[in-house]
Amino acid sequence: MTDEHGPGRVTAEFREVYGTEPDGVWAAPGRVNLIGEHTDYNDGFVMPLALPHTCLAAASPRTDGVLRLHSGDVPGGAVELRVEELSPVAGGAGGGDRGGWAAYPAGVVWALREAGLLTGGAGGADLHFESTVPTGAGLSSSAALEVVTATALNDLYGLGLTPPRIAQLCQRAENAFVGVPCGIMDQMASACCTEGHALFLDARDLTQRQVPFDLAAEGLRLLVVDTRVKHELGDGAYASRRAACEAAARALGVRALRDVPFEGLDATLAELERLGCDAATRRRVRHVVTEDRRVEEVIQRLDAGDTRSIGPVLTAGHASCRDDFEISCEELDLVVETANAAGALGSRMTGGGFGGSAIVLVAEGDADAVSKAVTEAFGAAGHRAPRIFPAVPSAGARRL
Ligand code: GAF
Repeated sequence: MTDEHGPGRVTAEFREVYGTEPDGVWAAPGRVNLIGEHTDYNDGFVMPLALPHTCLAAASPRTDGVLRLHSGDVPGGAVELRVEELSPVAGGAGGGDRGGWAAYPAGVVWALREAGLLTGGAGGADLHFESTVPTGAGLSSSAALEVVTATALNDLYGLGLTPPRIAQLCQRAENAFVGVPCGIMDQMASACCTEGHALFLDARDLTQRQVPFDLAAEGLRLLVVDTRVKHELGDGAYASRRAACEAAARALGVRALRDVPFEGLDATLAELERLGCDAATRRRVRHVVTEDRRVEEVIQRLDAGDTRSIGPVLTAGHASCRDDFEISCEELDLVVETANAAGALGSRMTGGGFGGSAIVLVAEGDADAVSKAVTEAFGAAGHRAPRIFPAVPSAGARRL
């Protein structure tokens, strides 16, 4: 973000680790999602914006098929792998360590190879990473790591991939190589967002629109509140939410829940009950269908130039995540309740849930009071102090 943590430093570190100059330095950002949670894998709508926090990669190609990966954020030397030997079964990242950080960039190289984009002994590279995207905060530090890898390799090898194609390959790396059943939102946000905009994305066909999101011009601020908790439950619960949505779509005979019309929602829920779907699954369906509608509502309000009025829609989105999708937690609920009571225009959890971050829309003049109220409420409840910072809509992946 700054010179201290920027291209100069990452280049110097590359030199120290590998003993040569890198060919270049690339950046890919983390994100917050304004609205549209758990809708992406239901072929629905999302609306993320990129943060100024980025994962940087200094990189050079190699001709011997060796991939070396080093991170300034993780202790230890470079992980060395052979591109032709990368396989999801072995995990690829240092002898089956599928949970390790190197699985993300290694998975991207694997996905490029599987797509037939790396041939012969090509595809080797030296990469050094440094990131300012908080990890474990639901701000897509993994997607930033994947997308910066793919963007660097795209340039180094002259692959000619578009940003959406890069996002798809990164999602494949995460699904099939790392083993996380995520949707496409985070990778699309990191690859495609632009400064001063939120990205309205149709996750079915990846049609996108850059929606101007100039908070300062309207005297507003969007705060990110990182609760600094991540509940264990999260990983399995994401997969089970996804499975419930897919089962409901199958029961209804539609391709995805995106195809369930908002207007006929009550009838659809009654039909699901008749088909034997349990009450929890019916609530999941209600969340997805109403959340898609909330994305459309937010778009309409932003198009009408009325950013303030999206506040209650954000808060309604939180209630739906909490009550129908059941992915919130005590800390996230506390942020929303406290911020709204202290004068915020609206707030909600953002990202996968079970911890991580919330966003708070607030008039500039109220930002300090709201931040203070949230911090005090965390103290009173015995929670660690949250990290609070403004979300400034920033650029997507790029060469620096
Ligand atoms: C995580 C996933 F990676 C995304 O694809 C998305 O489903 C999100 O949770 C919930 O909206 O960030």
